[in-house]
Amino acid sequence: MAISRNGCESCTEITCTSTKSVLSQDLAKNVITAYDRVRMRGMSACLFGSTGTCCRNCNMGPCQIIDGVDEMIGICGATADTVVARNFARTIAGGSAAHTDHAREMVKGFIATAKGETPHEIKDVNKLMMLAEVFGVATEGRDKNDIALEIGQLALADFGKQDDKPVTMLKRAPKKRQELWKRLGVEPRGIDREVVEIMHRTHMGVDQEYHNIMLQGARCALGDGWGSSMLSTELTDIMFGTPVPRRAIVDLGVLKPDEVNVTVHGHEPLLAEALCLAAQDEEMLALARKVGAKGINLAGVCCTGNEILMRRGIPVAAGFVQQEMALATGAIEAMVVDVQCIMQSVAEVAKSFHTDVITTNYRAKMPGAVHIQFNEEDPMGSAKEILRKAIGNFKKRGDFYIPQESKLDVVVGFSHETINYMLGGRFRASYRPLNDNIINGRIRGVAAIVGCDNYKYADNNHEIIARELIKNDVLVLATGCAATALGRVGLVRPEAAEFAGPGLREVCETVGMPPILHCGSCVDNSRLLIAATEMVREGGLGDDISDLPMAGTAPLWMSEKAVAIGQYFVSSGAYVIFQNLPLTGSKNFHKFMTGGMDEMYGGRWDIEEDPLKLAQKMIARIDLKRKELGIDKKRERVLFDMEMRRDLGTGAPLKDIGCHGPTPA
Ligand code: NFS
Ligand code: SF4
Repeated sequence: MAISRNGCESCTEITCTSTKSVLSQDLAKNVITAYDRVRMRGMSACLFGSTGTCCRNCNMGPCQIIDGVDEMIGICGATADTVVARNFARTIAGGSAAHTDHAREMVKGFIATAKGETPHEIKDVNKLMMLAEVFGVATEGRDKNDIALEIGQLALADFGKQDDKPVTMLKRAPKKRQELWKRLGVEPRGIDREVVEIMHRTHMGVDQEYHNIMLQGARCALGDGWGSSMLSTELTDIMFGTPVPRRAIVDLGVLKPDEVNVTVHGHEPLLAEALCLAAQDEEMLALARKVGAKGINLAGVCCTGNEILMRRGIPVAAGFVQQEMALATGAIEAMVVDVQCIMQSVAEVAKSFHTDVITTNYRAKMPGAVHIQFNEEDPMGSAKEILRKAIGNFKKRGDFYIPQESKLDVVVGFSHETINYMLGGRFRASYRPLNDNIINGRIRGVAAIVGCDNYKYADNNHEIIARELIKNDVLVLATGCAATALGRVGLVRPEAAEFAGPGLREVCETVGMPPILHCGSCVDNSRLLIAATEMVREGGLGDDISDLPMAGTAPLWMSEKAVAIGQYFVSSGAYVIFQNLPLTGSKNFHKFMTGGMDEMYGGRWDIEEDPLKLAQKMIARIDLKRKELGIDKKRERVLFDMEMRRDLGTGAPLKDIGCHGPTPA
């Protein structure tokens, strides 16, 4: 079916100004985006797939199951409960595998760095020492690279471990949680092993009891959250620096008319960091000037964007749903991609322009793209080769359109260490003030808004949810493409405190922080596990994560990774709500995931399509936890008296704790 775009006819669900303005240009009239494809399909998604009841795990099928209809069970006799649970577990395995393979690359890069084989270095020695303690590595009198090497090797071993002992990082969780996991038998062992075991157990004719399947689902997800994702975040921090608050900009307006625009799209910071270094290299800049460009403008797309945004203040041009729009500007010389969340359509869109899509990872190739393999042993060589290709395209740039006004300030860089500093102050970094503000009710609770964008729902759902939460004094921690989307609407900057309820607003204004804290990429959700653990450790809010007035959502989830993340939060004791989940095809499984899980883990899943109601359900959960903690009475508002102000004022204002401007690319 031939389709054409007349102005912006497919934009009914688009509220994003930059997307709309790019798509309504003449330049973009031949660009077919996912919005068009959603419209072209002209039918809703398959009901069996959407509710989790399609099984093609063996060749007697595929079988489409209808719960409660005897003749509609699988040929093998598998019921809706079994099929839905198996599919859900496989989704977790898919997501965990993605995080895990990414993390493995980071660990290998870390080891190479410790050996002095990369242009990177061991930057965050404090964090190195903290990890040395976790891994039981001796530090006295040893060189930092030596310590790093030993940690790296132990970390790498966690992936392939064959004994039945839990993965090392699990011991960072609250004691009570660790005991619970042990009792339930869900402590992850080797990180890779848990993915393999899910694939085995969900093979035809193995595990056919949904509770039991989900024990492994939980174990695998925990191996992701407390294993691979956490390793990736911590080792990346040690190599590239733990993020500190800094100002930056997001949205398509970050592209520059007079520079070579290179977008880095994907997930692995090793490539992005090398590109950052190469883009500052005099040789590369001279080449750029030679073709008439004023410089090289690096901008991020998706989570790799969040990684360099957090650590270097490099702007993020687009989140997941805007990857095609970024190309449709006609202003990008090269879109460099590695792994995960890269739509195959980008190569097609790029054909209408001078842009090269450059794949860089042997795992991820694409028809129509140019492949330049990123060589970990010579990252700078690879990065320069990529930039040369981009620079070579600059002169071929034709008409282009950059929505210059779409450029929003954000303040990013909220690692769990920063949250410590922000509220606790330089001299007594701790979570005490955060806990105190939750106990006294100025902050009602903490909510995480994480995960993807998705064409299934209107693109302002993150905003609706976030506004409702902060209006009700809920502090929001955001990661991934959700954080980018919130940045695009101006909510990730201190000025957004005006939209917060009086209590949260007071805290934000006193400290100078936004009501929505950008905590990084999707693997950085592991930071939120640590932040929650610290809140427990600080005291006054119960003795496990499940006691905290806390809730999480990945409303517009698209990737399997979001389900793995959701499950590791649920199994860690959190309430997690999505707009939809492929589990409603089995009444029993649905009931178990949204109810029975709570009895086991003190955390559970929930589903709510309406974004406003979704936010309200999160608030209701937070209130329930406040009530259980006996701190619900304290929410009658207390105005700050002098002592409270002094108390809170010891938190260093943002400007004092190193709020850096963007590092020039
Ligand atoms: Ni997370 Fe990040 Fe974005 Fe979703 Fe994809 S980029 S790793 S999976 S779409 S948030
Ligand atoms: Fe059908 Fe059972 Fe085979 Fe699945 S495993 S396709 S339900 S016969």
